[in-house]
Amino acid sequence: MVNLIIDNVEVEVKEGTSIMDAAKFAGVDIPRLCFLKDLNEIGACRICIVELEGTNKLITSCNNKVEDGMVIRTNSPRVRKARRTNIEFILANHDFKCATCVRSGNCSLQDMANSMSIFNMPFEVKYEKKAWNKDFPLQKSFEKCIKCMRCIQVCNKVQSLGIWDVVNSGYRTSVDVSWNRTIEQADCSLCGQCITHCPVGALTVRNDIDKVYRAMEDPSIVTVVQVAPAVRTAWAERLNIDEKDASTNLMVAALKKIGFDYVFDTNFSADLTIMEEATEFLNKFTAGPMEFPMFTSCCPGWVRFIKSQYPDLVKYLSTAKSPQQMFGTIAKTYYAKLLNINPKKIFCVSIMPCTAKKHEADIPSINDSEAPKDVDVVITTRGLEKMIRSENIKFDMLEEEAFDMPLGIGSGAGAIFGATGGVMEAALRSAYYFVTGKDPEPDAFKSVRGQKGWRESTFDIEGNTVRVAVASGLKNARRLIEALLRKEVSYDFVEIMACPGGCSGGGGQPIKDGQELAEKRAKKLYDIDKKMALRYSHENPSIIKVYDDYLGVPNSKLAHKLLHTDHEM
Ligand code: HC1
Ligand code: SF4
Repeated sequence: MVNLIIDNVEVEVKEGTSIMDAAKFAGVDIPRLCFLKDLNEIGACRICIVELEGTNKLITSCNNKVEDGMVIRTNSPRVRKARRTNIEFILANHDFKCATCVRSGNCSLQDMANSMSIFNMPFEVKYEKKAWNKDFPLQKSFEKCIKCMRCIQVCNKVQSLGIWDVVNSGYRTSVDVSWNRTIEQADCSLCGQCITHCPVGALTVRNDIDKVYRAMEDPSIVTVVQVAPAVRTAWAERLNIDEKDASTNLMVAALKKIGFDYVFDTNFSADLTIMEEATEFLNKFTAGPMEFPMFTSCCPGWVRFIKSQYPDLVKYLSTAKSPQQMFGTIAKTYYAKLLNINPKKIFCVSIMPCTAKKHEADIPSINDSEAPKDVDVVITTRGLEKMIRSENIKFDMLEEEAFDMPLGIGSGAGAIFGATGGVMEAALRSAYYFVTGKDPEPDAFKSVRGQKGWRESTFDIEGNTVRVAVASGLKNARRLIEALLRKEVSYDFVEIMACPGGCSGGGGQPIKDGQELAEKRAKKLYDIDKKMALRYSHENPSIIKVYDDYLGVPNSKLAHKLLHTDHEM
């Protein structure tokens, strides 16, 4: 153990502890901008500096370890002055147009400058300007980048893609797409993890909110919105609503208030995906030993990844479209018929915890209705938060409302899609029923739950052993694929989600700087599932009806035409 004094408090901590971590034992949260636990501990921003008494030194606390007898001051006049100067230097290269910044009110730099009472800039402000494709789902503002390097680290260490790098040197140092590529040329999966780990507004997602308002203003258009499973776990995180009041039905009421004609649940189409995907899996599984596992296909970040990194393996993806896209197609075919309107008059909006869904909705081959696009616009959970804010809703006066029918019924199996392992669990619940004619215990497959990046399990379905694996985070996906290719492991069915923890930790979810919230949000989905009477996709009455009245049986000719894809562009 190591003994030291931090701000006059004696602390005893393990050898190898950083000064920043040791300070927590003295009740001090040292300010930081670039630091991310285990990911970015490089002292780049020099905001976490502390004074080491008796040495005349200011040192960074995130990457310096404690030593016996150290006397540290975390907020001495020297520290305060140097910290302030360091913030001013960062601001001198930053376009601080806070009023028009997407991260205004949720920006670590803004918070810090404000808390240090920096209201005038002593330096001339000069920032980098560089063009960026405004139509691309991932947006970068060079003029706001503070070179904290977090995006580089998360894309490298968590997603194994290395899209960002430091370019140039000295005062011209910049963070840009690596290897001199444009973002369109790079193999970005569009997972959005660099966005959720950016402390400022340098990395953002394309804003499509105005397209939604334009559709709402057109009286000839029927606006239909679907809400993804993981959105309900996080939609109110940054709104002033008590967590226990932030129910799914309150969110539905907010969407109605915003002006959507019909509010539906992606959990419905997650159930539809299960009907198609579990049937597809069983057809492959029962046809003989599987050369390679079938991969889930609902995560567009993962689909982009496999297309760019392992194109020869694309043929092992399930052909089932994602719940988002199945919903869009059903809304503009089956539901348009129910409403007796031209599908081109339906405007379909998705609220997703995801940034890659914006790209998915634009893939030409995934659109199968008679309208130009099955899903017209994708808004992230953060976008929904902005729409709610602009509506100035008084939540204490808002009554909860249920989803509309019939596309508003989803099972617990559909809900857990938003947590890593949930798609696998939901698919196995129905696959078991399809084989045996009996429902399994709803939690029979819960061994695939958890946050560990790569998990595996085997299950017995009427004497047949099904070998499954689940991975989240693209570096874990790469490890799993490499092990499959080396034949070190073999599975029948594999679920992959690009974002760590699955959609709960998605790149479109609210940002609480430095906090990873996927696990907490996933727990909410498991609670929803547990409390539901309807826990199997195949028992969803709206699903049964859509097959009876329209699609026939899972994997029918019509189901194939509307609900499956060849994964072509
Ligand atoms: Fe997801 Fe999915 S679970 S991909 O994470 O299969 O985005 O929530 O909507 O489509 O249902 C995301 C979440 C989401 C789809 C479903
Ligand atoms: Fe890397 Fe994901 Fe960001 Fe693309 S979106 S640059 S893959 S972290």
